[in-house]
Amino acid sequence: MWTLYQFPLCPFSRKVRIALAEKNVDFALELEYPWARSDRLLGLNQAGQTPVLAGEKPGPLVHSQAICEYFEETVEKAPLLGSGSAARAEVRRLTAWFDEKCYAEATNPLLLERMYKRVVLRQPPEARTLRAASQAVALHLDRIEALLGERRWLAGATFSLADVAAFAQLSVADYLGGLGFSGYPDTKQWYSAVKSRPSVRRLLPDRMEGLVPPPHYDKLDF
Ligand SMILES: N[C@@H](CCC(=O)N[C@@H](CS)C(=O)NCC(=O)O)C(=O)O
Repeated sequence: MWTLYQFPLCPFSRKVRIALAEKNVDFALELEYPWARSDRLLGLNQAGQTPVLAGEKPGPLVHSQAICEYFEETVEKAPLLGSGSAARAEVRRLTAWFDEKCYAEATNPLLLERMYKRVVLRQPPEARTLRAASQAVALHLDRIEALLGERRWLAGATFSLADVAAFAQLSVADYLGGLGFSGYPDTKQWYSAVKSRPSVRRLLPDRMEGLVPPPHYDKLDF
C-alpha cells in the first residue's frame, strides 16, 4: 500500500490527499515535519520537503504535481486534468498559480506566522506580515470570484486539479483563521461545494498538534 509522508497543514499534501481520494487510490498517512529534517524524510526526498508518496513501485514519488500527474496517467477514474490540450493547459496554469503564487504570497506567510512561530519557535506572530498575507488572500479571492463569474469550476465546466490546488491552499488559510467570504458569494458557494466532496470531508477532522482551528473550519454550513 502507498504511504503519504505529510503533516496536516501542508497544502501540497492536502492537494495529493484530495486527488488520490477522488481517484479511489488507497494510502496510509505518516507524519513528517519538514523542519525536523528526519533521516526518514531526507532518505525519501533529498529536498526534505513534504509530500512524498512511497511504499509501492515506482515510489518514492516526490512533489505534489508529479504525484498527481502520475495517478492521472495511470488511473482512469475521475480525470482531473481535463480533456484536450487546451483544457489541460488551463488546468495546469491555474494549478501552478495556486501552488506557487497563492502559497508564496498568502499561505506560506500565514503558516510561518501562525503555525511555525507558535508551535516550533514559541514566538508571537508579526502583525505586518499577517496584514500583508491577509491582503494577498483577498487578491486571490478576487481572482477566484472573477473566474467563477464565467465558469462553474475554476478551470471550466468540470471539477479539476485547479479546484483541488486552490482549495488545498485556502483551507490551510481557513484553519489558521485567515479566510473570510464577505463580498465573495460565488467563491463561498464554490468553497462549500468542494468542502462537501467525500474526498475533502475525510481530511477536515485532522488537527495540527498545538493549533486549534476556528469552530466553522470543518462545518459544511459555515
Ligand atoms: N512544489 C512542492 C512544494 C513542497 C513544499 O514546499 N512543501 C513544504 C511543506 S508544505 C516544505 O516541505 N517546506 C520545507 C522546505 O521547503 O524546506 C510540491 O508541490 O510538492
